[in-house]
Amino acid sequence: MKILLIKPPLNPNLITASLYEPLGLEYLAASVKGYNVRILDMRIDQNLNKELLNFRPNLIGITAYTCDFNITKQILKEIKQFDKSIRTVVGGHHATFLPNDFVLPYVDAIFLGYADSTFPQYVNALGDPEQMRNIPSIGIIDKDKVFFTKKEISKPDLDILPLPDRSLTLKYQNNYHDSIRNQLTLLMTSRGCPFRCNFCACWKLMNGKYVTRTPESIILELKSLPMETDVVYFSDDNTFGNVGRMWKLSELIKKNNIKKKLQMYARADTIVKHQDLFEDLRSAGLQFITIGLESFQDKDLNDYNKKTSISTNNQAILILKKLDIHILAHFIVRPEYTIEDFDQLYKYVNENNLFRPAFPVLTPLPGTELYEETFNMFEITNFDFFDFAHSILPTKLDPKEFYRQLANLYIKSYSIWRYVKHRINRLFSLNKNKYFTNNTDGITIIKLLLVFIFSRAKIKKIRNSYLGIAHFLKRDVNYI
Ligand code: B12
Ligand code: SF4
Repeated sequence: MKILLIKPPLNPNLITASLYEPLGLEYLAASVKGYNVRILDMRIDQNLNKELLNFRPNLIGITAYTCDFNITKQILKEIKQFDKSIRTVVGGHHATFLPNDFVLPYVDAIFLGYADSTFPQYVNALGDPEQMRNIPSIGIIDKDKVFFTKKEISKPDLDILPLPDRSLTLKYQNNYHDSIRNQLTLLMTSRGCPFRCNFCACWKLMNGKYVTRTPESIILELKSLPMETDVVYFSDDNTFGNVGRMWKLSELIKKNNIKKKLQMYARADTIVKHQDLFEDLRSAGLQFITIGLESFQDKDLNDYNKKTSISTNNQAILILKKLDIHILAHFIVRPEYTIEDFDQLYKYVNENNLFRPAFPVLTPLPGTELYEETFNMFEITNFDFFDFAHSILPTKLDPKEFYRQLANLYIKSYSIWRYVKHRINRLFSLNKNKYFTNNTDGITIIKLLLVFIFSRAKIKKIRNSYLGIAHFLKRDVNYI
């Protein structure tokens, strides 16, 4: 049996300068180890036909985020046109939350949720329809009908999962990097989140449960990574849901002399409550924290059920800056933002010396409470635009102005002049409290120059595409 696992091409609308390994597929590959498995990362190699001709797979599995839905459908169709005997299956976030979207004549099965145990069961059950119907959390398609099996509700034991098979993506390794071109590896240490933010589907994917790996098992994986891996990105929803575990992990990393730069997600309240843990992790290699600050005003945080406050966010920023940890700050841009709101958001970013902010537009992703609440208001229903760069919900500002403001947020935040001004202020200001730190989140003048040289065309394209959509919306609000 030959199995091909596919990561679809990158949606060109995405504002992203990074490219990370397809960890979910590496996990799936490890779960069917005895078979002949390949991974095709179409973000790098789009020659599907060549792969089909050379490899002649019997089963193809594709992973899809919501913004990949259309291209994934097209790929599935092409596969069946190439050879209708190839069995096609699909999984990932979109398939989990809107499985009926994949009930198509060219799809054989849909996987809901994490599939480390269901995928190998499916592969082993091929040819035995009775056995297949006993596999939990899948949809079996027969022509235009689907049979959903019972939902899996057990908690997975992450320590006994086989480690992801990274040998299958080795050929792409040089292409995987973060937004400032560090080569890195993803590492999953937990699943789910104890919190309940209304714009987030991560906790729903785990049916509200939160499970973690033991520090010992994480150390084993860290030790297995190649020497060249410089940065390790903790690819969790919430790495710090169990603080005791992270103290132990920090201790073991140091004890085992593991020298990697670590990048993790953390909530602001965790940082404030456990400042000493972050200090300890700093000495174990923690260098980057991705943090969902989400807003400059409490009203928005309450609206998202984020359970933090601006004052907590401010304290967390100060702590990280003092520890010299680089902050990758995420802010949600709301469709109802006015010009004043955009100004206030930029002011917040600037005053807090945040040099690597991201500004995703509030997106009602399938599976979220926000999706349920706002579904009837969607102005865009084409999933290509669920890319965090377009507003699915109607904007208060004229769309053209909204996207101009959004583009300007990026341009101003990443301007060379802003950086130089910070440096000058740092040198000459007497108000050392305000310009207390040299920590510019890993951004240097050279990196900004590179961004300026290489991103000009992209920014222009993004701006034009915004305007294109904005004009389109004006003509026809039922954009499909
Ligand atoms: C780390 C991470 C990233 C990293 C790297 C992602 C990567 N590997 O390419 C970065 C920061 C680059 C990133 C980028 C983006 N991300 Co992201 N990311 C995550 C995060 C936190 C973890 C992903 C992960 O590695 N999980 C661990 C692996 C083991 O799980 P998995 O991939 O889901 O796979 C399992 C199952 O889903 C299932 N499965 C998946 N595919 C398939 C296929 C088959 C055939 C089968 C049988 C089963 C199956 O089985 C797998 C093994 O159990 C998730 C949150 C989450 N809970 O998933 C968000 C998440 C997946 N990201 C999300 C989004 C939207 C994005 C971006 C589009 C954001 C943007 N605007 O740029 C981009 C897309 C980039 C791209 N197309 O490559 C959303 C997706 C929601 C959706 N409905 O589409 C999530 C859920 C976060 C959220 N906002 O709610 N992301
Ligand atoms: S946004 Fe973060 S804190 Fe909130 S539920 Fe999702 S993973 Fe948890």
